[in-house]
Amino acid sequence: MSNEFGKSDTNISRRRFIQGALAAGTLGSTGATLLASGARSATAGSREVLTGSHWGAFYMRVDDGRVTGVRPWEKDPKPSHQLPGVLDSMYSPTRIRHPMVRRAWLERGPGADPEGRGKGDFVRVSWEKALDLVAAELMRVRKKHGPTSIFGGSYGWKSPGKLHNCQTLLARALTVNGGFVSRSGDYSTGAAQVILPYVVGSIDVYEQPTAWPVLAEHTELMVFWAADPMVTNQIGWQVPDHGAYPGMEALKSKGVKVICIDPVRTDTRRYFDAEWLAPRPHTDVAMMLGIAHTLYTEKLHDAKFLARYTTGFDRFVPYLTGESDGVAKNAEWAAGICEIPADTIRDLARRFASKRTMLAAGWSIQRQHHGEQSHWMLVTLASMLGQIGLPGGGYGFTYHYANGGSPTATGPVLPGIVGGAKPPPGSEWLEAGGTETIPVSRIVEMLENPGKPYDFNGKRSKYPDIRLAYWVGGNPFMHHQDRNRMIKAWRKLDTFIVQDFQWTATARHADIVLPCTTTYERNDIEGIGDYSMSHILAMRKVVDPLFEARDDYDIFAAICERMGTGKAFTEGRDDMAWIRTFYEAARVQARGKRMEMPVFDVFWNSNKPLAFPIGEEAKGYIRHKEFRDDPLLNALGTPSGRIEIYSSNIARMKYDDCPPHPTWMEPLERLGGPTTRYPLHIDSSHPGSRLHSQLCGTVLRGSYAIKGREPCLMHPEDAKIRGIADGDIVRVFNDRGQMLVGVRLTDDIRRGVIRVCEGGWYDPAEPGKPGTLCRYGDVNNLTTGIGTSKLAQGNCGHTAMADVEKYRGPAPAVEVFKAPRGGDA
Ligand code: PGD
Ligand code: PGD
Repeated sequence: MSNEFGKSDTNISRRRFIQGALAAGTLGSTGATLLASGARSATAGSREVLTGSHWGAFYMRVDDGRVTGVRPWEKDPKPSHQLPGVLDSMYSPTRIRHPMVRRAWLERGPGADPEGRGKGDFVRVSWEKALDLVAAELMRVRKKHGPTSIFGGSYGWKSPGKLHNCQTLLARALTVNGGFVSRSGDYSTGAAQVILPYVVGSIDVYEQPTAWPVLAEHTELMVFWAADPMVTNQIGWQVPDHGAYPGMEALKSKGVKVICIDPVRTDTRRYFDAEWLAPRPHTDVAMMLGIAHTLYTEKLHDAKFLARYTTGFDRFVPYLTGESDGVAKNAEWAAGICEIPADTIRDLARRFASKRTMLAAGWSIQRQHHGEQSHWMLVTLASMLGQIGLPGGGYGFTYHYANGGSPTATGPVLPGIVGGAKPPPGSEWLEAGGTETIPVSRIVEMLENPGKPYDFNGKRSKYPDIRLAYWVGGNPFMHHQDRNRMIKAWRKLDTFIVQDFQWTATARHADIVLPCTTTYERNDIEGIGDYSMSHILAMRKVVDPLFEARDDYDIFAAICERMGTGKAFTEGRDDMAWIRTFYEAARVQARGKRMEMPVFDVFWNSNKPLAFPIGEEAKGYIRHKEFRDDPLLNALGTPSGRIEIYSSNIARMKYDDCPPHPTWMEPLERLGGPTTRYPLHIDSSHPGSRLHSQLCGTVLRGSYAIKGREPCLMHPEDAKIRGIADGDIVRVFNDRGQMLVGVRLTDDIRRGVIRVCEGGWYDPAEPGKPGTLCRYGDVNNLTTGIGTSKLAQGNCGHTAMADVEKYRGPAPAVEVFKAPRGGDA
């Protein structure tokens, strides 16, 4: 970790930061605290600034105006090993330095040479020119085609920060200028977040599960079902506290039995020395049904719980037993699909029922065709076990995400900038343009089919006719599936505007590219701990903006200024005025909770996060306890107020691909499936040493790339029959696309499955040409772009079958980690 400076760095004085009354301690017995312990200062001539981002809170050391080191915040129990990449991302050769315009667009105007997108022929322009072009184009498109021709539903993992929340800023800028087409949902939990409100009355996938300390005390059997919390808890949507790691440590030291159900022997499996069950991917619903069938036929299910807290079990049973369709979903039936032996399935049922069992599911299994069924079936299974609402039992959907289960502090909720700024008086009509919304992952279908009707969650709508798309804080040329279909669909746009700080594939496919600052080049404020909400962090600017980068806020303010809506956008505030406003609003809330927060300047200048106390009650939190205690008084938000194993609302929609109770349905393709044409399933898990595509362009790549390509895990037996050796460059291909990757042979993956993580940068050998070879290994060249079902229309990133062959002949060089032509001018 060459960029880290810590214990080995003798230049760093270990004296504490000055501890005045401001810095020291508690500001009242229940008050907020500015933590001081253990903080170190940098040597003379250099500074250390505490900041943070998706990887945690950390100090950046600055020498002569340049960040030279990064070390974790001393209160971080498990700092991410990705921090050196965070630093490197600021100075990497893939940094966008100046505003750029694609030559054809600049010379011939909107819509020119759409096939030329991605070829990298950019011309450097001044900021004035770039902003004029963007403002004029937004006005042209709005005037000619109306607000529903502008797509501003830009999705992605933009950086944390309550002010430079670039997607909200984009929404705000487009709202004050007359509306736009937005999106609903996300790529993480597209299917689960739509089905679960029908089942448990709330979105559930982002809610606090039973707290880790309760698990350590009461859970006897912890089942990580398609979840790898050791890897994925590195990351938070805000600034992570990494509180799940001490939680897992407590479970481990207690000796709690852990089972991992995953086609890959994960880091979590290794950490807990857990039992490993590796079903065929995409068959978990069948496996759960096999367990449920055993519970039912052996009378191990909790009939009392089902009667009191659920509805529809009676309508599910005929399906389970086969009375309704002639197929008993017994362990043998399930074994034939998932390839876990029937005896093991039966044994699981008995063990789940005899122990206090927590079913902790990840999200990959709902990022699959018919992905709605997996989480519905898991809740059904947990209902049959009857432990929902008991300490340490039931189900949890966030033990792997952003440190869900870390006890929540008693503190204020920090507000942030909002998207729907009021239009200036007299121009309320601007909002009458109406904002439409599409399910987020239907973007390519939308571009392909303007005016075509589509189903979504009980409604029928028509796709708008989009002419301009504006993307900030996301990388659709990584995150969206079926890249080649997408390349063609994108040609429909007159104009594609992208704001980012690195030359992602998305930026390379843009017509206008605006360089923004990284988090470390601007001021902001954020909470630490998505679930614990344990601190408020001042994210003070660490260094001045690099090259010509500008803050997202300033870019949108300047565009709005040109469109005559500058005041509506800024409300007369600059960055510090907004940050102060957010802090003061939190302070008022805190007072309501009888807590005193320091005045803003004290907080801002302290270089320390403001801590909030975590009470015993929070440590003892049990999800659904109130519901269990009194299901009438604390009814769930479903029509019946109970857990719905059969949903009349879904039945009324009459969708052929989403029946009214959990059901096994053959997906488009799967390992061992009846209509599947390719032999290997691609598991596109989230990467251990990146956040999606973020940091792929940094030094971290050296730690995992194989012959400069994205790694592909493969079982030695699958490799042997194809004549492939460890370290070979191979071509992975199917009807949708092809890519080169480097092979790592391992028996940490089951046969018939390969793993290429999502987030590898798309590097087309012939840019702009659908079907071309990706030279680095963007797995979404191979995945399907269909929706999970008419209900949720979620993405199916984990649905892909392919084959692999050794790549013979000289492999083309990877080009994507250099700036495009003209891009480094
Ligand atoms: P990131 O690489 O995080 O991927 O897709 P997402 O688009 O979120 O891209 C974020 C981009 O925002 C980066 O280019 C970064 O530089 C930019 N950015 C960061 N901060 C700022 C900022 O302050 N301002 C601006 N303007 N830009 C900024 C992730 C998506 O991929 C997700 S969430 C999931 S869950 C899906 N997972 C899978 C999967 O499991 N399997 C497959 N096959 N595909 C997936 N795609 C999805
Ligand atoms: P995945 O890695 O896609 O993560 O959380 P999510 O749980 O969706 O899948 C988790 C596990 O499921 C993997 O070990 C995979 O092998 C397994 N799996 C895949 N298919 C199947 C299957 O069919 N059956 C079974 N039983 N197992 C299967 C992702 C979450 O992580 C999200 S959504 C985001 S946005 C964040 N992204 C990152 C990230 O990019 N990088 C890191 N380090 N951490 C993250 N945290 C978050």
